[in-house]
Amino acid sequence: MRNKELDQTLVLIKPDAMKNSLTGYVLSQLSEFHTGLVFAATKVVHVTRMLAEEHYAEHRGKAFYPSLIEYLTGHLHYPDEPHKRRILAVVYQGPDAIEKVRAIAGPTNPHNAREQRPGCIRALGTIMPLKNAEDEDIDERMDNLIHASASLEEAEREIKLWFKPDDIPPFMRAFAAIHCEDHFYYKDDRLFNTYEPGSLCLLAPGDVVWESDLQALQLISQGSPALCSLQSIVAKHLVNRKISVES
Ligand code: FUP
Repeated sequence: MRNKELDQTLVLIKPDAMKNSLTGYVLSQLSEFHTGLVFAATKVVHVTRMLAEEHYAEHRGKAFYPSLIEYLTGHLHYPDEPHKRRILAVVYQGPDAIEKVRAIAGPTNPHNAREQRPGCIRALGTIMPLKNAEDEDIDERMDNLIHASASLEEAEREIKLWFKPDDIPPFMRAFAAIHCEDHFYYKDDRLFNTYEPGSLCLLAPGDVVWESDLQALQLISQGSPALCSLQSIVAKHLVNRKISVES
């Protein structure tokens, strides 16, 4: 039977909340006292395009998707201040973590949030119309201050996307992690087991890795299909590493 004490959810305090200095407010709304949940991990993240695209992969192809990526990477709220482009990622743990945090966050759409749950966090958000080159309305982007995982399955995918096992105290890890016994290098969207000039070492023997990531890397190395994309594994290994000119 599932141990509900280990239920986890991912919260992202997005760039609009950072810019409006709502971080303290959000964290106090989600405090251990209010929610009965406990902090399992936190991280300040400069969000790369790869990470944002993997996080919102389910929305690829939709009219609002390019703008959503610009929003999460911080380009929209900090166009001239790349050093301020950050989000705060937090893992909360405890029984009914998903439902408790979603209730405090409120509906996805800030207008609905104001009507249906005044006082929820997303009621403080805003909606930006999106236009095409002809200045016609094509969609809208919801600047809703925080992300909160929608289900346990999504939470697992998202926590593994944003956090390495070592970012979470060992007794709070909800997902299997093991020691890696191989080298994995990454360059130009390709994976290598030996060093290639200009490649980035993702994992070395002894590193602790999500078991599902390691299984996927082994399959990708053999040219076989894996359950997740190479980018979804690489993205967290690039977090906060100053390796490219991407800003
Ligand atoms: P949620 O699970 O509440 O984050 O909601 P969704 O997965 O439906 O949406 C993901 C993100 O896309 C949200 F931050 C809101 C944003 N979004 C838009 O900007 N425009 C839309 O038309 C729909 C969603």
